[in-house]
Order: sequence, then structure tokens, then C-alpha cells
Amino acid sequence: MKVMLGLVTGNRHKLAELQAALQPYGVELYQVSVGKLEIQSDSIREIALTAARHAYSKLRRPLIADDSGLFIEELGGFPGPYSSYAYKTIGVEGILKLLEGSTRRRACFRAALALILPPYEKVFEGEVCGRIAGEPRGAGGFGFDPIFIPDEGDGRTFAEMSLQEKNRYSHRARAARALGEWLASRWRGLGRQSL
Ligand code: ITT
Repeated sequence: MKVMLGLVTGNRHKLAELQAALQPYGVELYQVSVGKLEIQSDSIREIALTAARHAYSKLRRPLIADDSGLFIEELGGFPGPYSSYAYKTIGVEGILKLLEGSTRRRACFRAALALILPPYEKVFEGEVCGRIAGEPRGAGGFGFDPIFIPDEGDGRTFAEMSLQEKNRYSHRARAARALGEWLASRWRGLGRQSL
């Protein structure tokens, strides 16, 4: 059972993480480079779905789009859907500065994966919660990985983990596994060898 899916992204880390998470489900993921349409919205579901629909209208091939963000409790959920912009502007150091002196450091990463596989259109979500570290640690991963410590881990940040370890807990891998399970249930229902 095999399905080829395009991933609409300019972020190679997302590609690598999703490839690893989806491969066990028979998904072959490749990067598509139509300009990703990024609408402004406070819903990552809506942002991902709009990007996927837009890319599908251009390519007419089965694909997914990932929108994700870091939601920090002390900051009322900021940067959330604006994480990409916050990362490019204030960065990791800016977030640490905003939390300076605060003991309330709870945060969650969330990911929405929008799938267009006609006649289906679905959004799968994943979440991982943890806390914001006092200082950046580790050289792996991307974005806010050096300051995020998942609850389920052993105190290391995502940037101190291998891709496989990060995928055990991450928001993106969880959304990917939900997508993979859904595909597997479709296959079982259809009794077909491929989609
Ligand atoms: P594309 O839009 O091209 O897919 P992007 O990186 O801009 O790539 P988003 O618009 O979804 O993706 O922005 C999400 C931002 O949230 C991202 O730039 C990171 O700063 C942060 N982020 C999301 N998932 C992350 C993760 O697994 N580890 C660290 N930071 C993450």
C-alpha cells in the first residue's frame, strides 16, 4: 500500500520530520514548491487548509500542508499562529526576554496537517506540551526547538534530541500519525492496494 503526497512547505525540517513519521504508513512524501499561501488567522487549522487548497488548485495532485506554532501560556498563547513571524523577528532570545523572571513557563506546540486527497479533504491535529527552558540548549531541529522541553521527555530540549526522538513526542509527528491511521482505515475499508 503506497500513496505519493506532496508537502507544501519551504521548511526542509518539516519535510524530514513528516517523511519519517509517515513512511511506516506507506506514504511517500515529496516537497512541492508552489508559493505557500499564508493567510492571517488565529486558527492553524484554517491556515493549513487554505494553504493546501490553494496549492491543490495549482497542482491538482494529492498533497498536505502543515501549519504549526508555539502557544505560551504566560503570553496568552502568543506567538501561536504568528510563530513563523515571531521567530524571524524577535527570535528565541526575544521569547526568553518576554518570559524573564516568570516562573509560569508552560507552553504547547500545535500542528495542523491539511490533506487534500480527492474526494477527501481533512485536517489532522497534534499537540505536545511542556515548558520553556531558561536558556537555549542543543543544535538539532529548528525554530523554537532549543527552548522547548516536552513533559514526556527526560528534561532535554527538542534541539537536544535526534529527529526520531523528537518524533516520539512532537505535535507534528502526532498529527502525521493521525493522518497515517486515517489512511490505513480508508485502505482497509476500500480493500485497495493503492490510493
Ligand atoms: P512553511 O510555512 O513553509 O511550511 P514555516 O517554518 O514558515 O514553514 P509555519 O508558517 O507553520 O512554518 O510556522 C511555524 C513556526 O513555528 C516555525 O517557523 C517555527 O518557528 C515554529 N515551529 C513550528 N513547529 C516547530 C517545531 O517542531 N520546532 C520548533 N519550532 C517550531
